[in-house]
Amino acid sequence: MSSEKTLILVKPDGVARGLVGEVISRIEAKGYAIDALRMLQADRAILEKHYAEHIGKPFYEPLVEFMMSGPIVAIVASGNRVIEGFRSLAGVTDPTVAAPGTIRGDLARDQGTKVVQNIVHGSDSIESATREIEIFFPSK
Ligand code: IDP
Ligand code: MG
Repeated sequence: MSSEKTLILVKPDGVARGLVGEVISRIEAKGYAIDALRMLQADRAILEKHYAEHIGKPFYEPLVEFMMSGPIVAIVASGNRVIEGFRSLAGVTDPTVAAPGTIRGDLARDQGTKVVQNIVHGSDSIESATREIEIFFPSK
């Protein structure tokens, strides 16, 4: 039985603050497997694909600029219900109200920027995960 996969990104704020290990530790401590991992400097083309669903929203351009502002770490993690499970580990989008105990709730806060800086991305569905993994890990 092949287990579910998700795409996780440690965003530029997480890398700059030295939280890559912390994020990986939480994924591993929860019991998910790390299948692939790479550090990269994202360019506009890759981010336009990744964030296609947000094109036209007020935070879209700040989001792309933020995601290009420094290196990111892309991770494929796997395990039963990992998509839902990592979203639960990450906490809700707004770090001010993300529950304590979550990555965003423990490690991020509102910085007053146009785009909310919240340490991690996690795929939100099987379709998104398949699409996003192909963007960051072509034919994996
Ligand atoms: P998610 O990362 O929790 O899935 P999405 O709605 O997919 O949230 O948004 C993608 C990213 O865009 C968020 O993680 C956050 O960095 C940013 N973002 C989303 N909504 C807002 C907003 O209303 N204001 C500012 N930034 C936002
Ligand atoms: Mg999302």
